[in-house]
Amino acid sequence: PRRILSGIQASGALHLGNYLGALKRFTALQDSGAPCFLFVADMHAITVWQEPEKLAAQTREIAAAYLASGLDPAKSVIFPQSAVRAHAELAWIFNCVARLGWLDRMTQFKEKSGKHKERASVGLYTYPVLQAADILLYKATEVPVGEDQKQHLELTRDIAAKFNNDFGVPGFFPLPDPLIQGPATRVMSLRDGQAKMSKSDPSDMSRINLTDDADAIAGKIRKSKTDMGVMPAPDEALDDRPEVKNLIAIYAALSDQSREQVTAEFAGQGFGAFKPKLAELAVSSLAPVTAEMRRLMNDPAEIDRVLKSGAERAAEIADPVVDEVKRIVGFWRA
Ligand code: AQP
Repeated sequence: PRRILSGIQASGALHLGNYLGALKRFTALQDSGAPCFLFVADMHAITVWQEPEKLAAQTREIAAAYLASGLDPAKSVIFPQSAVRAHAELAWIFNCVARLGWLDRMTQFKEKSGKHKERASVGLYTYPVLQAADILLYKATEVPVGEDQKQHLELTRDIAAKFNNDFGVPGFFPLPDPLIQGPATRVMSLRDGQAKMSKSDPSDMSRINLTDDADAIAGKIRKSKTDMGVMPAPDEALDDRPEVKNLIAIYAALSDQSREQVTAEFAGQGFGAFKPKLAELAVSSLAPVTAEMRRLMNDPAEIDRVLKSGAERAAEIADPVVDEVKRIVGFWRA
């Protein structure tokens, strides 16, 4: 049976990349009828320093974003990762299945640890192992994520296959498929078409935050980097125009069209005509989501109810799986 699972880190500010690469797509998948598990990755968040007095609020904020973008707690299980103990237990066992050489190849660790690798937390290094536990605990079959998570999903499949093989339990863990689809699987910075839109970019002008108001969104799009040309024809290759390609992808994803439809509509027009249309579309798409997030954040009791019941429902699935894994590994039990 199909089972969909994904998560977002509780590390503050969500941006348009998270919205188009992840949030917006979860809702479509939920409505396809498959059971969905969406968690707030607070254990992943602390792989880099998080202020303890802010972490719970950040967790509620991601939960609010799930609800505001259309996830229905009656259909989807929404929960904080740290509230289901099985995640940590299975992650430890997987730390003993995954090989150092596999983790050494992970590009996200190389990017996030920067020049001073020896000062990064050990958790940042084993981040993808915890991610494998998150996914396999629920025997998820499909994992909707942005392009940046592709390598981690491959590692999850490697861990599942090695576990099944080493312990002689073929098919115990299914090999999950990444769902990296749609026109905006990798939203790029508004200032640099070669860099991913990311919350760790020091320039706030590089990204649209879900908390930005209409003026801020319009200003960032107006000042976004383009080039001396005009909007491309549908058959034009855009490899040497990454910023233009990115704006078209954003427009396509926000308006639920293909890139071809968007280029056909704007071909030959100047950016002075296209950018205001894009700004209008971004504001009208994001405003209802951010307004609903604000409303929910004003009354944390509602969010807390969703998270508490989600954690209970998640544990009902995860606990028997981790118990079975402990039996397979050979741990003592009475
Ligand atoms: N630029 C992006 N385009 C498309 N999808 C993206 N995602 C992240 N950035 C983009 C997807 O959003 C989901 C949540 O990701 P996360 O919890 O791992 O957040 P993150 O990757 O920490 O977000 P940032 O901005 O990328 O953080 P930093 O700057 O710390 O690296 C995932 O499905 C991810 O693919």
